[in-house]
Amino acid sequence: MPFEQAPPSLGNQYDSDPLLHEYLERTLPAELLERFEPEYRELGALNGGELYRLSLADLENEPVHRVWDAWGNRVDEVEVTKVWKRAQVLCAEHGLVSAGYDAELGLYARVHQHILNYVVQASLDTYSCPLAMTDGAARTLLDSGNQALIDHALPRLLSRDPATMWTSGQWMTERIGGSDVGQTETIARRDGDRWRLYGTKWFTSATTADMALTLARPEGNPPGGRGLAMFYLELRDEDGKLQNLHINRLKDKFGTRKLPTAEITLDGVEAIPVAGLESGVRNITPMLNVTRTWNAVAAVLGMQRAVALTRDYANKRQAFGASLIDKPLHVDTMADMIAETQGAFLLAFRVVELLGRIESGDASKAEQLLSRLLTPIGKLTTGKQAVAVASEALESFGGAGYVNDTGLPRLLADAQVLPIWEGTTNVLSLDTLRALKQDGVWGAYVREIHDRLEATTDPRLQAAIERSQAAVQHAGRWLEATLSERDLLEAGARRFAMTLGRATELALLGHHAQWCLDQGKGERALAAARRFARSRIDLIEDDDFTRESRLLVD
Ligand code: MFK
Repeated sequence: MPFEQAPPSLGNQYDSDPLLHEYLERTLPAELLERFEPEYRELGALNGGELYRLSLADLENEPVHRVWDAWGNRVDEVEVTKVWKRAQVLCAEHGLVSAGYDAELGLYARVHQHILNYVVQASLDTYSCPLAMTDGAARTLLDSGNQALIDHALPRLLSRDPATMWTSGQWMTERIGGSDVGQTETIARRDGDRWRLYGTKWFTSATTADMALTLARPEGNPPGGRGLAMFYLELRDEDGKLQNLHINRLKDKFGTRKLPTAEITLDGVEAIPVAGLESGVRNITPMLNVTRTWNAVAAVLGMQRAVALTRDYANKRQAFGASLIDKPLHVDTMADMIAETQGAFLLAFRVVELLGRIESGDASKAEQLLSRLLTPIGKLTTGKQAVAVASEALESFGGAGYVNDTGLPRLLADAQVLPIWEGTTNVLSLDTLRALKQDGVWGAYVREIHDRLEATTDPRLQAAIERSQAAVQHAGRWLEATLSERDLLEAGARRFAMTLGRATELALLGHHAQWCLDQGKGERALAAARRFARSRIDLIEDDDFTRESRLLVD
């Protein structure tokens, strides 16, 4: 008998997401929701329908790097896939970047932008990457105060016209490594009143970009991040010819295979210092904080896609005399996936909300401090959850989940980049400690959790609240006791940051569940909070385990 199974299919990805509807009702003013809902629904339909089918039909195609033309001219053209060509138009027209800068939307601009992103991006084959960097470049230029570059580039980066919209690259990673950016080897040399860059960028995502922000060391500057400057450059001249740079090759990556990631040699490309000739690392951090926010949303929308496919298949697949959806163990496993996804959603969108409040000038001092802490925590926590949920989703399909032409393995391969790029889990754990050096950050965080828990009154949520509260208190005690012990602090940084991430998700889940109960929305969110509370929240270890770690590693 042939092996025949109905493949999973998707419906409208806006209509089929109850948490999204509850969140929007709780967060967006009614008139904005009424105005934008048709657009969310339209994108949700594309995401679960036409775009999903297009992405499956185009599964095997990948970007192609054409180095030379027929006449021996070096052209370095990158031909992108069908889905990417569609995405370029769709994302410009729907303002996937520009919506975040719509002053008319005030503090809701970022939420609206990332809801657009959330309802469409899962079928766009990681087109979120160039959008994230474009958004980051816009933010960074605005923060730099370089009016000439703002006037020149912003209208293009924020255009809704596909013919004129630019995308930006963010070129930081070099051969010496991606985390320790201060070691950057690219040199900036004066050429009259211009600057030219010489060096190799080892990972440049979305090489189709029109411009890039990058780091280089002006000749004579000292080593380290302070001695770097942030530069703006355009890749091509007016005739479309690459300016003194070469695309050496596209990377052969495990996932995100539709995304043309390249090694690039800068061979005297002209560049403009954006904000002086030093402190490049500090100056480019607005970019990092914007792209880390996109990363958290990408994690959540990937998890949502994994859950949607798993759920649909569970309704179709018969085994041991029943549908999988009626098998208690399968249901139990799916419930864990869903609780993780919902916690991640609320954390990612809390980070988005804070960014929007800061940019619109509505954030209190405490919210500004909180944002600095929750951005790395949101990125690192959701990145790890995305990989775990994608892995579980593949398993829920049995062997089909491991077969490439089902499209399912891509869920895991694409998720695996999320804890790597834009700062690995460990680098972001250390960034969490860096953020806490600023006065008031810990206090702002404790207040955020306290306020959420105080508003959560239903007795069925009490145990969940207590777990969140206990984990935060434990983390605070550990931090205080460990602050002066450098190695111990560093060794425990990931456990600490993940504890804050999970405790925050639990507090947000509890708060959301309370709102749902108060609004008569049923007990689904209550179940998510209670389920999440049963997972490991507190990962802190009080013992000094560094000597044993060393024994294991040596
Ligand atoms: C779907 C979503 C897709 C997203 C797009 C994907 C595109 C992928 C492209 C890439 O992967 S690009 C590569 C991304 N690379 C990174 O994310 C780098 C990871 N490494 C770090 O983040 C390190 O922590 C860092 C490079 C920042 C460390 O550098 P330093 O020079 O050792 O840091 P230092 O001296 O502690 O900080 C320099 C200054 O920046 C300090 O300020 P001051 O000069 O005033 O003292 C820091 O406080 C500040 N700073 C550092 N991180 C910050 C920050 N400020 C605000 N926010 C931050 N996150």
